[in-house]
Amino acid sequence: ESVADLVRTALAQDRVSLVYQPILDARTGAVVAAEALMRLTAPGGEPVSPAVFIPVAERTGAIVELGKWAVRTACREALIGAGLPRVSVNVSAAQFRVPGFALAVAGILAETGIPASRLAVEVTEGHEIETQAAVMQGLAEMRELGVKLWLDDFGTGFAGLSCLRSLPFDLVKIDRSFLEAAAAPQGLRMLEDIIGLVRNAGPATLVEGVETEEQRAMLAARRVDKLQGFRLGRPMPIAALKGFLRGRE
Ligand code: G
Ligand code: G
Ligand code: MN
Ligand code: NA
Repeated sequence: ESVADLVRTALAQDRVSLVYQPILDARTGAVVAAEALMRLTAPGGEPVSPAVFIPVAERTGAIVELGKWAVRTACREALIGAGLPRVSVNVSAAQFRVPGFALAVAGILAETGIPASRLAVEVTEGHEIETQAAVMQGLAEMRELGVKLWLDDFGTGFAGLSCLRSLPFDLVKIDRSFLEAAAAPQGLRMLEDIIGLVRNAGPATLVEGVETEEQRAMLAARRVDKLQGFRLGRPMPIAALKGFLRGRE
């Protein structure tokens, strides 16, 4: 069976799920949000990596239905079910190519009674954000609803700086490769510069990929707003997230 077939039948066959990775306030350590990450299993139970199935879903258009499912599921299980303050969902440019995503999100918010500000969409920086009118329009519609706009993987693409200028992001996730490189003095200076650049542009700052206590302390000392990484919490199924939240009360 091809990956395209797996993706096409995934929702109907209940083989898609979300895992959630905690996002912490860097100063207080409170869990302020979680990022929803999609997981898919083959009929035999083997996991299929998002790096494999997301590009296929984008190509076949299946990402449109999967994307709406992800927003609805994250709202229901993480916001209502687990009482998480906020949840972020990854959204690719392909989801805006067909009009109607923002309308679907508005419907989900209305049916669940959730304030739009408790939902964030993460878009990866890239050319598409700015050059495709449908993507710009879709993001503007999300903003109009009151959904938070987060810029993901900042620093990895070619269009990061101009994305920062052309769209009013609420938060920027600085790619974990910059934190890795900060182990060396030159890399640390660069990370500091990026944090300052984002802060001066306006959005809140989040650094991804926190794997050690030293990194956490270093970032807190530099007044980064939010942190995410294996040291602070791995992506976990909803039941584990509930336990994680209870354990920190
Ligand atoms: O969880 P993992 O590191 O395997 O995720 C790999 C990539 O897949 C990440 O870059 C993430 O942004 C993307 N991804 C995960 N879940 C979703 C989703 O629900 N929608 C989209 N569009 N991308 C996702
Ligand atoms: O591209 P995006 O930021 O959406 O990808 C999120 C993915 O990054 C998650 O699926 C997760 O597996 C991975 N990730 C999260 N925290 C860490 C970390 O501390 N170290 C590494 N190596 N990967 C991480
Ligand atoms: Mn992301
Ligand atoms: Na990222």
